[in-house]
Amino acid sequence: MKIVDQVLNGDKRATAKLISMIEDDERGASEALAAIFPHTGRAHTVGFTGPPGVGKSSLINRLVREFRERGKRIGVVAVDPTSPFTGGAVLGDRIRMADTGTDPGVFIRSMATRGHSGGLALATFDAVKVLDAFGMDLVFVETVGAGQSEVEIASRAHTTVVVQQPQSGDSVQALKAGILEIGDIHVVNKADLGGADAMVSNLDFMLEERMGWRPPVLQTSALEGKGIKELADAIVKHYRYLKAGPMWRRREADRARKELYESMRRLLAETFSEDAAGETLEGEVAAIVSRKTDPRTAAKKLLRDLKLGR
Ligand SMILES: Nc1nc2c(ncn2[C@@H]2O[C@H](COP(=O)(O)OP(=O)(O)OP(=O)(O)O)[C@@H](O)[C@H]2O)c(=O)[nH]1
Ligand SMILES: [Mg+2]
Repeated sequence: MKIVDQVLNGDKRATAKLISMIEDDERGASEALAAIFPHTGRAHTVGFTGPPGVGKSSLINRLVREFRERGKRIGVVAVDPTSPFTGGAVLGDRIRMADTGTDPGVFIRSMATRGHSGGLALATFDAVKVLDAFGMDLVFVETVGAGQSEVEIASRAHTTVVVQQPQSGDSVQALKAGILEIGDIHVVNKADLGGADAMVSNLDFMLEERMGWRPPVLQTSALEGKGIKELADAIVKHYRYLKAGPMWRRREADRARKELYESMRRLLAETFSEDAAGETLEGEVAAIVSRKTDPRTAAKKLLRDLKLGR
């Protein structure tokens, strides 16, 4: 496929087009993804999650510049928040992130949260694969950590950065969201506003070493550009940790397993919806209604009989 060769040859337009094809579930997207897959697996993916407005995009913007100075090529996939309350920030994101747009070593892309039959997580990480194949050294994924799905997306990256800001209230809130467990690196941003020291020690106190990695807690001010080098260093350090032991492969396997399940679920759903009007399914429905069979037995029979994933 032409578009695949173009992506592999570093064509930015083709890369943007392929991601759009994935977003729109266009025909050919799956084949193209299959063709680029052998050329993926090199990029270090870093997920950024945290409550709306804590400064994830601003931090990513700073980090992109920092890693560019270190000679790295960076892709960014930002998942737009669905919440109407943060809707206004979406445009802001694009503007703030856009000032790196003319650099050939940077590719920034926003994903819309609606309209993916395969689920947002699948579409997002398919976009990550495209940027990986395109030749990016690092791919950042930004999600709003409001819901479980966003946390999930972030936790699929090799490295997950949890961003928070100084809070006046209790930081137990963070625990509830399950956000502490997923963070490989914790960031207290907006340190310029004060109260960051207390937040850092609170978090630091709650975190423990797991599998030979103790998640560091860093202070940053994306506004003033402070703590950015340290954050970049921590990201590199985590990459080295993953690569030095079994963790890189383990995380890759976790992700592969999730994607496999999702793809199976998707194929299953597609097959059934295509078949919904068909006689096979309706025959079983009638059999259940008349108590000739039960739903579980019928489901097993259908799974055996249907040629799934044609
Ligand atoms: N004072 C201060 N403001 C900051 C800092 N970082 C970001 N901001 C401001 O906080 C607001 C939100 O920043 P974003 O980078 O859009 O935050 P976000 O987490 O990406 O937001 P969503 O994508 O909507 O969840 C903007 O007005 C930023 O200018 C910081 O370090 N200090
Ligand atoms: Mg943002």
